[in-house]
Amino acid sequence: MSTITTLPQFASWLESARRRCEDALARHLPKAEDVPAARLHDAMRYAVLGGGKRVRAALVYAAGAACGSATQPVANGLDAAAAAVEFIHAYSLVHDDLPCMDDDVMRRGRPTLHVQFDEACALLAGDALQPLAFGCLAQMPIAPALVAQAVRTLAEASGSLGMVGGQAIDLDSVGRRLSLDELETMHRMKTGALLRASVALGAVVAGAASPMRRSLDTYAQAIGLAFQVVDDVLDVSADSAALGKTAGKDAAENKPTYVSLLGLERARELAEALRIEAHNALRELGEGQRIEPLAGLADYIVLRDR
Ligand code: GRG
Repeated sequence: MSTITTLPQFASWLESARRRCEDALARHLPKAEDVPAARLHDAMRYAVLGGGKRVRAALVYAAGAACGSATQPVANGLDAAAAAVEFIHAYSLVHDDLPCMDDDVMRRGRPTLHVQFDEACALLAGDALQPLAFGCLAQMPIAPALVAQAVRTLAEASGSLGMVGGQAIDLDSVGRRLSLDELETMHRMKTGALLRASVALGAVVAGAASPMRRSLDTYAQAIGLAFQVVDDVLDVSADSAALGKTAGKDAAENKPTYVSLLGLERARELAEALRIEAHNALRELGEGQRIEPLAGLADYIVLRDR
């Protein structure tokens, strides 16, 4: 494994980014008792609060920090964008857990939303989180052209050419052999697109110029793919530790994974190569940019154990 550049301060930076995100989420969500749809609001809060690593929100804040602007409107905009990506992410997990998709009963250490409430309520809570996300972006106190760009960025990343499209390809791939290229396309859409959009949103809100956005996008694409490669590796490791088996949940369900296509060792090497690619992209940002949080997140995504 090559050098890890994470600074000791990264852990405390991540902790404060998470706290800031939790505050923003709680502020932007409807209150649990808000009538006339109190049960729906309760379900939305259950879906979003009380767990989650908040990687996507942290990427928004880290990209914003790397782009340098620290005014109050930018800080408020970053909070809104961080909440927006976490709302989209939470909705995707709620829908992914439904019986018609992955049919999972546990998420973030608790019963999934459809188990805790009911299936129709989970479907509607996921539905309601999507407009809530775009409403957050629309309220950002920054230049209207940047708001429009942010809305477009999140819409593209979460739609049929991004996350939802990736999910559709994933569902179609069960029991089929995918090539490595097909697997990569699916994951760049399903998981990578929202992680990539998180970085782009931080840059848009902070008003970054095009060359900086391009380097950040190279970084974001590398960590977006690395996230899924590592997820596949962790899936196998978790299952082997718990059950003494070598196949993870996806493999057991006959879904193609990086581990099933490449083997564990080559999947780990791929994740490491992507981590280095992400660090190299950050070097292109030049002197004087605050890149440590983004560098730390690249390390965190690849070296995490959950
Ligand atoms: C149902 C429209 C729709 C989309 C679902 C992203 C996705 C698309 C489904 C998630 C399925 C899944 C568990 C994929 C593995 C990678 C992944 C996105 C894991 C969950 O993200 P984390 O680890 O979750 O960031 P936390 O709980 O930390 O927020």
